[in-house]
Amino acid sequence: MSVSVRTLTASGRGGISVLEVRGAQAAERLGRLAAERLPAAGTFALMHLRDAQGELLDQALVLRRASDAFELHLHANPLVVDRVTDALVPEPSQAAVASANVEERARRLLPTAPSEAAARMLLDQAEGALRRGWSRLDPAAASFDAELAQLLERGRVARFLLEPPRVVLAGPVNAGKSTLFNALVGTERVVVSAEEGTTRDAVHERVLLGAYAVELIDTAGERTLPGDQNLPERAGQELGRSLRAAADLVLWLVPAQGPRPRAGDAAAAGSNSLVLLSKADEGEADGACDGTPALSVLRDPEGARASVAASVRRFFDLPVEPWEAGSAVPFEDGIRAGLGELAVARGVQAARDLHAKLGHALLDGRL
Ligand SMILES: Nc1nc2c(ncn2[C@@H]2O[C@H](COP(=O)(O)OP(=O)(O)OP(=O)(O)O)[C@@H](O)[C@H]2O)c(=O)[nH]1
Ligand SMILES: [Mg+2]
Repeated sequence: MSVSVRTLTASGRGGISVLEVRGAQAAERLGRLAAERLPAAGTFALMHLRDAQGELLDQALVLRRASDAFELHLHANPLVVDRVTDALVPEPSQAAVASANVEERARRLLPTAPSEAAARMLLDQAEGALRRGWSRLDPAAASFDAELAQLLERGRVARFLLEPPRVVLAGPVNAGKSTLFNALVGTERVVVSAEEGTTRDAVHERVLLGAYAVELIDTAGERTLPGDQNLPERAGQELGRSLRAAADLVLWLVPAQGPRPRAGDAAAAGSNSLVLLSKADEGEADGACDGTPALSVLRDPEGARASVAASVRRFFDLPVEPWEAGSAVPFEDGIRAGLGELAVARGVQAARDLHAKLGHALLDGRL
C-alpha cells in the first residue's frame, strides 16, 4: 500500500490522539491537506489540516520521523481523528484491512480487547505466536491431527474471549436477579427491593467472570399479571423474553425455598438455559442441591461470583485459563475456517499445498 494510517493512541476522547502516517505516498497525501511546508525528517511543525473543500479539520503537530513516516498529534476527538484519517486515505478500505498481515490485525484488535486475558492473547499473536504455530504445522508429521485439533480448540476459546457471550439473568419475580446482577457488576447498578416486579427495563453491563468478559443483562421477573392492561411490567417481561431467545446463555434463578422448575417450565424449555438456586441461605440446605448450583449472594457475594463463573465456563466448556502465554491462537474466523479446511484435506500432498496457500492468504493477507 502506498500509504498506511493507524492510530497509535487508545481511541476515545482525551487530550491528544497520535496518528502514524507512512508509506511512499505519505508526504504527498499530507502535503495536500496543509498549506504549510512539511517539516524535514527529524523535525516537527504546527500545521493546519484542511479537507478538499478547504474546511479546517484540525491544527496538528506534525512530526516527521523519516522521509516517508510521520506522526500527527491531533486533538483527541474521535470525529476529528476519523475525518483526518478519511482525508488522508480517501477510500480506506476493507482491502487495506484484509491486506494487513496477521500481526498487524492482532494489534488493531488490541485497543478494544474485552479483558486482560484477551489483550495478552492478542499481544502474543501480534508478536508472531500464530505465525510460528502455523509454520510448525507439518501435514506429514504424526502429530499433525492432534496439533490441528489443539489449534482449533484454542480458536473456539478465543472467540469467547474476543466476543463476550450474552448472558441473561431471568426467573420469577423476587428471585434475586438484580441482587446478583449488582454483585457481578461490583456496584449498586440497579434497584433491588422486596417488592415483586421491581425491574422492568433490561439493563446491560459488561462484567468479568474470571478471565472471561460477558455481556450481562438483568431483566424483569416472570409472574402472571392481572387482566390484559398494557402495563409497563408486561412490556418488560416481553422484552425479557426476546432477550432470552437471543441469548447465548440464560441463567434462570429460582429461590431455593420455592418450587423447583419442572420439565416444560420456561427455565427448562430453552437449550440455552441453566437453572441456579438463589437465596440458598433461606433454603433447607445450603450448597449445591441435586447438582444445581446454589447462591447466597447477600451472605457470600464472592462465592456467588465464583459459582456463576464456574457455571458459565461449564456451559460453554471453557478452561479456567483461556490461553497459555506464547501459544498460537487462531483469533479470526477466517483463520479458523482455514484450519477447518486443512483438517478435512485428503492426503499429505493436498494438505501441504493447502497449508502453503492458506498461510500466504491468511497470515500475510494476500487474498
Ligand atoms: N436472604 C436472601 N435474600 C436475598 C438474596 N438475594 C436477594 N435477596 C432479597 O430478595 C429481594 C428481591 O431481590 P431482587 O434482587 O430485587 O429480586 P429480582 O429477582 O430482581 O426481583 P424483580 O426485579 O422484582 O423480578 C430483596 O429483598 C433482596 O434483598 C439472598 O441471597 N438471600
Ligand atoms: Mg430485579
